[in-house]
Amino acid sequence: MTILTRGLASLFVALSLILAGCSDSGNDEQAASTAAPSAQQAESEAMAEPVTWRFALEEIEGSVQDAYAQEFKRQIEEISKGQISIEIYPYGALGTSSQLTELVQDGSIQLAFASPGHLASVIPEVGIFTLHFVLSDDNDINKDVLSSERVHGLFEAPYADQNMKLLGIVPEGWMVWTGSKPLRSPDDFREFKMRTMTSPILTESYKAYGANPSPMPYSEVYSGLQLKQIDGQVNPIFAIEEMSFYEVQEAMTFANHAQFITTLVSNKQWYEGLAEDQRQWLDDTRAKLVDYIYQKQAEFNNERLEKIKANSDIEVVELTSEEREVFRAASMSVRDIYLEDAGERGQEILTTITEMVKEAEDGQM
Ligand code: 6CS
Repeated sequence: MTILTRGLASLFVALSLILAGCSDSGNDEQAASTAAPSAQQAESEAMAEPVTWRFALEEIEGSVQDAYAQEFKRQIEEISKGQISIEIYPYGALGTSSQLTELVQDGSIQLAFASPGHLASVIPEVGIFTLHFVLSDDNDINKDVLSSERVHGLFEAPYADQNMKLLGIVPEGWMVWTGSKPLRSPDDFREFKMRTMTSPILTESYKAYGANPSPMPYSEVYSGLQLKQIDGQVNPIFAIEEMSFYEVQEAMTFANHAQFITTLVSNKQWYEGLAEDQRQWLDDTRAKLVDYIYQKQAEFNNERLEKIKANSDIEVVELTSEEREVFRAASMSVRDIYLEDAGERGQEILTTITEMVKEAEDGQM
């Protein structure tokens, strides 16, 4: 982005926030608190002034992230008895995923979703969630591993280095390849223009299959497919339905190679400067939402697959275990690239997560 376009983007965001009426005194207090957390704590506890927490989504209304945010809003507003109001900004209101991350980092907004597929450009360690065949085929296991304190602890420092606090790691469903044809083998990927999210590590996963990856923001995918600038893309089913990608694609291939993972983040100083009761409400709510959103994503993905099938004649292909094994083997070399980027911390993250997954799988036998 040039200095000019970056300046215009910031101006646009500032105007959006002002027009949305969010520059009230509560928010100014929160913003000021970035510099003086203890002053914020004292003020909030003594006066219990109403405050607004701005929460930005990388997805549109009706999405999994929206379901999370709506329930988060309901619970926080109820528990705080109106002391906190949550202002939700769906995708498109403030900017691309990368821009939302910048807004959290500079304290313009308090909360946002930041998906590793984009965020790994800023925090290489989260690139693990873009690697294929790392998590379990059993998504209950993934939920337990990803919500564990042990795994959250591993990401504490990488997020803190970028002035963010990690609040949640949320699986949103299996990634599904859509394309101008079924994608049953690396041969099918040869020279195939596959849209990926924007972080470079993700492009490596598709280069390993022989594809020609094209990173681009979410908002450009539909037109990219329609104009045949790209041949395919990868996303969970609910997104393929609500973004209408299935309308401009011939086939959906289920390889169950990865979950779509997002992370819930806040500005670090803002989190640390919260009054104790507010931080407790936030922590309790995010803990309660682990199971809620897990059920919601399953519900959304199941229902929307039926909707896609009812509204189109798109071909649905499920890979056999032999076909999956070819992709699994081809994906392994990308772990070395991840480790080059993410260093020792990445090594510890990869080892811990793969061990935890294996232990949980062994425990089920
Ligand atoms: O493909 C993407 O870029 C996006 N996909 C989803 C399901 N959520 C947010 C992300 O930016």
